[in-house]
Amino acid sequence: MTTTFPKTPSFTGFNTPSRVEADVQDLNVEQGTIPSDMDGAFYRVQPEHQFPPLLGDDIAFNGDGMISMFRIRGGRCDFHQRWAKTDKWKLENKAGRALFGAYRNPLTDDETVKGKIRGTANTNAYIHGGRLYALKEDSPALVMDPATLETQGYTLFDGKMTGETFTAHPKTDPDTGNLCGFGYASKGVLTKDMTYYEVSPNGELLFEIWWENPYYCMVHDFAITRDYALFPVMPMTSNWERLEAKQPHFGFDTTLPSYLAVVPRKPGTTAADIRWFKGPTCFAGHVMNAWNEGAKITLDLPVAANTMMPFFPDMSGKPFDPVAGSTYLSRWTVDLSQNEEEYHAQKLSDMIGEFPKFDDRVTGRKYRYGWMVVIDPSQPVEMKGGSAGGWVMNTLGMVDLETGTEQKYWVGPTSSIQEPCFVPRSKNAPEGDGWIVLVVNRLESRSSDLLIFEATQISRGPIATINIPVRLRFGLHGNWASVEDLNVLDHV
Ligand code: V55
Ligand code: FE
Repeated sequence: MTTTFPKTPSFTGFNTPSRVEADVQDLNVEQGTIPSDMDGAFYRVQPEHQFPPLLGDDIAFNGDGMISMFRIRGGRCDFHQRWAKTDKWKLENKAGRALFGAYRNPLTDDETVKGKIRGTANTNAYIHGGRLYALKEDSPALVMDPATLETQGYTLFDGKMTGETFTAHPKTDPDTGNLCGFGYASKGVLTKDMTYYEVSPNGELLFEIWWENPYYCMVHDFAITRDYALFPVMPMTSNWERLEAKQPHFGFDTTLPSYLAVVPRKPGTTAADIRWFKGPTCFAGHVMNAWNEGAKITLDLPVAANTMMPFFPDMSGKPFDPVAGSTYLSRWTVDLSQNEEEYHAQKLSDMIGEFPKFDDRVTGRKYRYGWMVVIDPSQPVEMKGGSAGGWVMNTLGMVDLETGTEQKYWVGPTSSIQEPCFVPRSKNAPEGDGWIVLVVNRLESRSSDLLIFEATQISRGPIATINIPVRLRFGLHGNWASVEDLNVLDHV
């Protein structure tokens, strides 16, 4: 039997299947120079279906994880790319076809894979304690070798994690070195159960906290402060009726309020210790950063009025509204010493921005600089090369929260960018002293370049443009590991 990929937006244009593992030394530097003191690796992941989808069409979010590694040293860049070989990937690879069905809907799977872990490891490539984690929020963390990109398998952190899921957006506490993570749907598909985890730098689970959300929903990202873990809880929800009817897993329910949950980051915390703050219905995908000064908590995150994901629509049946789905960097504050029931919200920027990133050495601490992928509607877009498979995110944006100034860099009418990543100039360089690396999508030629910017001078444009010799697709998240981070491994 032969199958072909569907000619739909998820599989055409820039999202045409690529599926290439690769090792290429010394990529071509088309413009500028790679700073000679940059030494480490930039890891990022793109969802990419190994086989045509079981049910005909599919959303990109259901593709298998393909991990890219840009190893930069001595003014050169080498490229490596491998599949994240999840249990799903291996079962399908053996069968030579797709066996798992729709996104987060086990009712659509082939009988032969019932009960298997459905994770795709397609959302983040994260380094902690010398391990590379390929992450998808519906399953445990998948461990890969950061040097060879070989998959080692799922981990329960020394076998101790009792929840079923681990977030794609963990954080590392800069003082303790602990990996701070969480799970939602922690007792299985559609369950309201939440977990918070801290994992030591040697990969051992230190403690777990369990509680329930007011309703089942996607909890895609969170923030830590020195003392608290912060969870935006918003009504991107689902139920078994939706899954039985083969509707998109998530729908946005504007009849439900949003919440901010404040969880003390210490062993022994129970559901009774958690403070809940209510707010008007809103959509929050990713968080920038947060900190607390005693009882006063500040959380910065892009927020929209309604869903920003057309494939997870408003449940009332309203068509997708790109204006209501536009995200703006906002600041939520609460004071635990007061008897407040609501969080306070304030807009920080007029840029339409998502994929927020910052210098992660100040995770959970008061910080100054943030970078985002920005949609600048004032710039022309020429839709050449077929489907862009999503939004045209044409601009890199930076906010300086100390001076209140902003910078932007537009990548042109036929290009869009993927998530930026901050690279410190050296281990002890001041906050923001370093570079931004990101993949730029050349939509017309269906190729990609890696751009390097001076982090606080992005409006000047890239200081290096590096041609990527294989065709990439839209990617999600990535992270930088310095050579010191990688040295934790004896074989690097
Ligand atoms: C997101 C991405 C996902 C997912 C849930 O960016 C949320 C949000 C790539 O997969 O499964
Ligand atoms: Fe994400």
